Amino acid sequence: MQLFFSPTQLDHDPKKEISDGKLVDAVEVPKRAEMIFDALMKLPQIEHKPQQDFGRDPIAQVHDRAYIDFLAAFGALWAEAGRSGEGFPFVWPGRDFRTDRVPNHLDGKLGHYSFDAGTPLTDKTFGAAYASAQSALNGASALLHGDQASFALCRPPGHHAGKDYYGGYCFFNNAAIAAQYLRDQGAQRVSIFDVDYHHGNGTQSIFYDRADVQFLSVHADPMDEYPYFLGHADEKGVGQGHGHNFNYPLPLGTTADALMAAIGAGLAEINSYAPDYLVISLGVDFFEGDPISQFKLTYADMPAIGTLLKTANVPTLFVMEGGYAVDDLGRNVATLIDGFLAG
Ligand code: OKP
Ligand code: ZN
Repeated sequence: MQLFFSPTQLDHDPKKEISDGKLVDAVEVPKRAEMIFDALMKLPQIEHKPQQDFGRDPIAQVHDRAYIDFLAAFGALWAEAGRSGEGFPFVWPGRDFRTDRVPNHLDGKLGHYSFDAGTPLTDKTFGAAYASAQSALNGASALLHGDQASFALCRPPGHHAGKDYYGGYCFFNNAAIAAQYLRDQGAQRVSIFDVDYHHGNGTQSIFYDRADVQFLSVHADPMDEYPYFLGHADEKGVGQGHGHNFNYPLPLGTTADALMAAIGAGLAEINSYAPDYLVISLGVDFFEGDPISQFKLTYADMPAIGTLLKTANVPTLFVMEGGYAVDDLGRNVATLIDGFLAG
């Protein structure tokens, strides 16, 4: 199994985030990727090779050009405004405000292109998020070349990012970019299964009106957990996309049995859709020790999740999403992948 990761992804190195009403130490930190990389490299089946640069075009198949350009320009705009440190938005269009004009002022632009105040933006964010998306594209390309499975160690993560907004530590939607690339290279149908503690709102929104990409997500009930405003079971897709979106919200405190049952239900839908490829947005923030999450899966539960995901029996790309218990992160991911490979 090929592992894709670029050290440029470590350049996004925020010190603080806004959480619980104050500036606290950031949890989405470079060390996360280092821990996962080191643990995966210890698996004998993993190989890591230099990766290709696919350019901005495949990113622009998912994200608006103006949004990509804003992220690329942010560092210069922030410095020009005489500001230092991380950027945070603080004003957003309310329900009946206008969104058809992009404000000139940087604070207006930040609100226009985001949906939360919890996601620090730095002058290095664009480069790291671009490199993260490239890892996903390399992982997709490996499947197109015949690999049965590949692992894109994406970080910053992607599943909360929509076509023209960032949030939830996510800037480019790596899983969506990979799925779109698979379609553009000839795949008829692609499934994206989001197995992260949080709902993949960005991925859902990107494909909500489409029949060619099926989206499924298991996650903490948005009534009680971030991102709060999307991820309910009655969101089924619209137009051509109706019947191709599946949400499995679960209560806080969920343990392995209930999470695995929901994953099993998702796998049954994937099986009847019969995709050419499966993209798994994988976050191990369902771990009991995760500092921002409230599911109760243990280290011992991880291999069975990997083994269960293998039963999809479709060429599979793993795209890394969340997981913030930094010291346990590497071994949690590696043992889940080991379970997948053994399955
Ligand atoms: C990103 B991914 C808790 C603040 C939570 C947002 C969480 C984003 C999770 N006080 N901030 O899905 O793992
Ligand atoms: Zn998450």
